[in-house]
Amino acid sequence: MVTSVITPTMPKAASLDPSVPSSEVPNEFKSDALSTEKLIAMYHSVLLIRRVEESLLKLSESGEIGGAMHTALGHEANAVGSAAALQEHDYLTCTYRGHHHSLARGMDPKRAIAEVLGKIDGFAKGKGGSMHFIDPSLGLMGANGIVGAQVPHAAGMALASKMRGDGRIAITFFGEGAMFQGVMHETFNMAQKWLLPIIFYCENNRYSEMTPTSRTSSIAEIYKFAEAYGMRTLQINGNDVEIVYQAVSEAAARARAGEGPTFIEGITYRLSGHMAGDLETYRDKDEIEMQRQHEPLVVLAERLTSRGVDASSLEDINSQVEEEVGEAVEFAKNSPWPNATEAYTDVFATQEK
Ligand SMILES: Cc1ncc(C[n+]2csc(CCOP(=O)(O)OP(=O)(O)O)c2C)c(N)n1
Repeated sequence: MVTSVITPTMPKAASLDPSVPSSEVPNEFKSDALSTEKLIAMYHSVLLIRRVEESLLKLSESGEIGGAMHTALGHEANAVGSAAALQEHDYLTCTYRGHHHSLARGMDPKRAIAEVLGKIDGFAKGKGGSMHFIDPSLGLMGANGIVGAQVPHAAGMALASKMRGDGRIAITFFGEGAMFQGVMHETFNMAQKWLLPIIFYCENNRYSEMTPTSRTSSIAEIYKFAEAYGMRTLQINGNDVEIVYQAVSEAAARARAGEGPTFIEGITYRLSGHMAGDLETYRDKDEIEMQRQHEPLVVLAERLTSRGVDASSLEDINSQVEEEVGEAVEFAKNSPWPNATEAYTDVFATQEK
């Protein structure tokens, strides 16, 4: 007899239930922490990331992108709010779903799209592709295709900063599915023990690839894993840039003051498939439609409207972003392919004798 997978009954909680919108996460932060001017700049940034990724999905559909590509439609506030709270030299590592972090830190969209297309004008000359965004000049120390692998890397950078005493801190982004990797727990333990200047930021979209996380977690609230290590933990609405900004600012201040790591669980929702081409048979359309009412652009547009910003100003930003992204796509398409003789250039580190 075939038995079905046992799913123990879990209490309804934002951590594991994708029908709970992030707006239902209790909020201890202020809703007027940032000036309207700053929020308008963030609206531009969220929209730019959204339009770049929508363009990438179209390019993937038309067969112009080789390999797997993961987008973060709906996750943008986690990236934009965090970037605004950090200094430009702070270290950042993230997952294969990391275009939004790089763009939020200021990566040029032209070069980002060229990289995904494998073109020579990509920031890694087309050799990294979608899953390996990196630009040390922006503090971006690497996206990683191995679930959880970027987390100890960031802890190493935080340890180096602490030893050098240079005031740099590290932030590392991962999904809730990474919590079930052993390396995460080894890292939490040492980071807390050594009070490393690091922020562990879980972008909890309630799905790990095509599996609802409720089917794999024995714990109802994801942040409690980190709490067990004695770490300061926060569960927040990851779809609200202003809340993310305040949570990361607080965590960064603690890290710089030598008080050690903070674990932030940003509740969010992935509006796109796990990767381009995902048929999304594992979730209901109604759930996605409901979550669209709570996504970062909607939250931010409502906030700006309530502060007196008129619809035409937001429309102007939309047109400006459409134009900017259209130009970036054209630039990337027209960028040349790398020469085959360059295949091994910049691939291996050379050791000085
Ligand atoms: C060590 C390892 N195991 C399995 C995979 C295959 N895999 C790629 S993404 C993914 C799901 C990760 O889910 P989550 O951490 O919640 O992040 P999300 O993709 O939702 O952003 C898995 C299992 C992998 N890349 N690395």
